[in-house]
Amino acid sequence: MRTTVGIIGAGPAGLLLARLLHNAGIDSVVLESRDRSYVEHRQRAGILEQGTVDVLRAAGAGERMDREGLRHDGIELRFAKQRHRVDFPGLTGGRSVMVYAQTEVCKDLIALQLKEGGPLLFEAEALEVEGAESGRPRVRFRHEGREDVLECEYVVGCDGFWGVARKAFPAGLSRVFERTYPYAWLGILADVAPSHDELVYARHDRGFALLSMRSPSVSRLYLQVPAGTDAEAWRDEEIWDELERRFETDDDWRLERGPITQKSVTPMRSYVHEPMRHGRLFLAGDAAHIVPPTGAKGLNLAVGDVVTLARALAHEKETGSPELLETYSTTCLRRIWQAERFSYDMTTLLHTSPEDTPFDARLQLARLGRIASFRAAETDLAEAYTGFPLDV
Ligand code: RFL
Ligand code: PHB
Repeated sequence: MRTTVGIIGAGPAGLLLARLLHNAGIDSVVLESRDRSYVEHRQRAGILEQGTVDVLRAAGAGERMDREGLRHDGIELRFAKQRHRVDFPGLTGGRSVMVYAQTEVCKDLIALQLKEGGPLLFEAEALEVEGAESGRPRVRFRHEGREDVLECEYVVGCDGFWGVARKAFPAGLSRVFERTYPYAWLGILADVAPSHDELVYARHDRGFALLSMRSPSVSRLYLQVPAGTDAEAWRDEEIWDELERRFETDDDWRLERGPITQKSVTPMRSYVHEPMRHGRLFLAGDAAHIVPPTGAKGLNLAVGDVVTLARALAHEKETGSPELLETYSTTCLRRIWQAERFSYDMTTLLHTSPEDTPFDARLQLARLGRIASFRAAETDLAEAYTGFPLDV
């Protein structure tokens, strides 16, 4: 098998890259180790930045998103029983975000790819990337019980944090910057209308809580729990009781309960692998970097990477110049480090840590008070949350 761009992974990064390349007249093959249903139902991100929404529309993948997605013009910060709304368009000159789940983005991109794009093979596991430094990189993979080879001009690892592409970087080239946190998120999906029309990020002495949503009738909620917690250790009523405590206000706001249909625990990690290019092998999305989910940046960063890469590949095709491919890593890393910084700030602003002292708790409240009282601080948050420009 032979193609111009071999893409490993059919998450949002791999699927969108295939679509952008198709639109630029560049052929590709996508290899995905899991089956279609798994990829379409894996519960993850919920928030699309303005720039991500614009990219999906321009790629011809925005039709259902525009019909079913929920435009959000702000978030609520909740602390010390107080509620503070951050008004995005008012602070950023008109920007907002969209609530449209990653599962739905993937369904839309898969349908487009199967209808109009190049081959997308499910249950095709990449085993190894070979010859990244040669002119002809190859991906060895297993599909339908047989081993095969995909010969490419370029290989892109969009295979997430646990993928194989990163392993093809020589040890002497790779630099890893990493931080783990002593807490995790217990996430639930519940068949109940969201108790607020915007997301609520709550700081409480008992820990962080987040109210989000998937639709007008489905809520998505998260609770900070100790790292290593087993989701099944929490009974449904215990989860609702704890959410209720952490979202407490001094007005008459109430948390509505409903049947919980899914429960899972997500560890929290910050991680960056530098560089993101080795010869003709490129990394994009979670394969190269992870942010804790508090800033809602992971999926949006993946989109930024593949837009940058698709532009660079199209530029090379049109002009013969590899210039943009050579600067791909440094271009992406500037934006990635801004998102790492913001995700870290949001995480440490809102979570309690086992080693925290009462002094740390007071500092968090002072930081939150500053955002609630000083327009410059609030604008800083609103600009980062709604998204950094793609070329920064
Ligand atoms: P993915 O989605 O992990 O996809 C990688 C794909 O590669 C496949 N794969 C392989 N295929 C072939 N051969 C191999 N050897 C392979 N190894 C792996 C995998 O099966 C998979 O299909 O990475 P991608 O495309 O880079 O996308 C990144 C996003 O998924 C991730 O950053 C976000 O979900 C992070 N995230 C959020 N991001 C946001 O922008 N906004 C949010 O609100 C948000 N909330 C979240 C999140 C992530 C969460 N979890 C569960 C980590 C909330 C949570 C709880
Ligand atoms: C989600 O809806 O899953 C979600 C929203 C905002 C975040 C993280 C996750 O910061």
